[in-house]
Amino acid sequence: MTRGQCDLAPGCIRDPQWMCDGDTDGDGQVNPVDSGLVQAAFGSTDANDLCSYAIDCDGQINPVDSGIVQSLFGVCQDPRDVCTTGGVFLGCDVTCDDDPCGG
Ligand SMILES: [Ca+2]
Ligand SMILES: [Ca+2]
Repeated sequence: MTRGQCDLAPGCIRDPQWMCDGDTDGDGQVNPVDSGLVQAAFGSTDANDLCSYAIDCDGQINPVDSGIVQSLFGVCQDPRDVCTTGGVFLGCDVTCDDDPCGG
């Protein structure tokens, strides 16, 4: 990653990238697999998990998030923006490897 990039673009990069809103496994369909992935990550504080599964950006992965995914079953809306609340300014000479916002 480019040095200092996280300063300019706080937030995170979903891996895998969503094809649809709530498509946490990135296969282009929103179905029980996606909500199951969210459920499997309940309580996680891992930055990558939060990026992909804390759908409502409250910093917690819980039934609210899986419920949001369930409400999106069968449709393919544009993915919502990633959460930016987890981003931390670490200075201009940091790499994204050190940044909790991921990258
Ligand atoms: Ca999916
Ligand atoms: Ca949440």
